[in-house]
Amino acid sequence: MTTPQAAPQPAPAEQFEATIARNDRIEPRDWMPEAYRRTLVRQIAQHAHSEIIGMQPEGNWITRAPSLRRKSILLAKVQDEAGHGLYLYSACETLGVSRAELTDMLLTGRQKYSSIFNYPTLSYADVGTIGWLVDGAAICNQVPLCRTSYGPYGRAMIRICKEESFHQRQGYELLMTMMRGTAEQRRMVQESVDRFWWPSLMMFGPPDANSPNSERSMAWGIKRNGNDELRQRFVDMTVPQAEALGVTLPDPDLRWNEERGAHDFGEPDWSELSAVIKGEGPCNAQRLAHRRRAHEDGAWVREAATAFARRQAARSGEAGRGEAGRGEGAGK
Ligand code: FAQ
Repeated sequence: MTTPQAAPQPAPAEQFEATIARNDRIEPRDWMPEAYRRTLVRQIAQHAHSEIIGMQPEGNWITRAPSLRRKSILLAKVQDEAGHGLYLYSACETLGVSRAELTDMLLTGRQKYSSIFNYPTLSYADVGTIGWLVDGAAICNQVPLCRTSYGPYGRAMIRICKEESFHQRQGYELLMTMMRGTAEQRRMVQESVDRFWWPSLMMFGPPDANSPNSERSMAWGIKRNGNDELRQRFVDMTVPQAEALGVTLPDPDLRWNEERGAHDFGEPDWSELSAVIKGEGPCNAQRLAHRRRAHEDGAWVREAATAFARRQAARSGEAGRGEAGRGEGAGK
């Protein structure tokens, strides 16, 4: 009689490549190339930091919201962004990096956050514009990330995208209300859209030709689309919405191209994007200083939570020993 032989297991690297080729998920327990892990940590951390730093521009208006209704909507939205940051930090921690290390890398400038949050919010219309354009761009970029190859990141994105699309609608609703208001309110909306249009296009990153990470990230299924494709998708989605709102997008080259079945549009100022990424945007220093202050102010909460967790662990250890002791005694 022959004993059944177990099928030979493929080597971990082959298994990894096969999972990627099947468009399946890589999970934290799976073997992965170190460069894949590092790319994920970079992108997910940058994304998490963006959600947390992204609370500041809109948070700036919570105390000055024009009504109780607008204040509660804005509070809930900013709180949602904190939640997104937490899901993403948790996803990142599954890659073997701690929350404390990630925060340290943000505060010491070793990790980035999205360029868009380095622009100021100068009027209440900016709250609507951020919802409409910034959350709108975030959705275009993030819906494909629900199918990213790393399981914990993709699952976090599914939940985040549902909330971001709600945010986009609330921003649009706010702007629509203002557009139906006074001439001064309409002027505020147009002025806000003029400031946020180009920075929103820059959120998708540099053009593919100057994007050092895209090719590798797409081969690994971390990114599912190139930066330019998603930027185009955003423009095509936004133009009819702008028309319905009655605002003009500040780009003289923006027009429908029948042949391509898409809009042609002007070139964003890429030197501005690289300056903002380098830390030279209008609010970079302010945003990081605020985040640093909030981190320092929260030190006592972290200390108290750590002390509480230590005491709970010690208590359950004592209880465990007690039970074990009783068990031994009972046996005698
Ligand atoms: N800002 O080679 P690529 C939100 C960096 S949504 C800053 O093309 P990659 C929701 C890039 O990191 C915003 N840096 O890079 C919200 C790379 O740096 P490195 C967050 C940028 O990664 C709404 C270098 O330039 N969303 O927060 C930017 O393949 C309202 C070369 O670029 C995400 O993070 C930029 N705009 O593609 C919250 C989405 N663009 O480290 C509150 C996930 C590029 O190599 C209120 N991330 N860089 O020196 C992604 O999809 C990608 O990381 C891209 C960049 C598309 C952003």
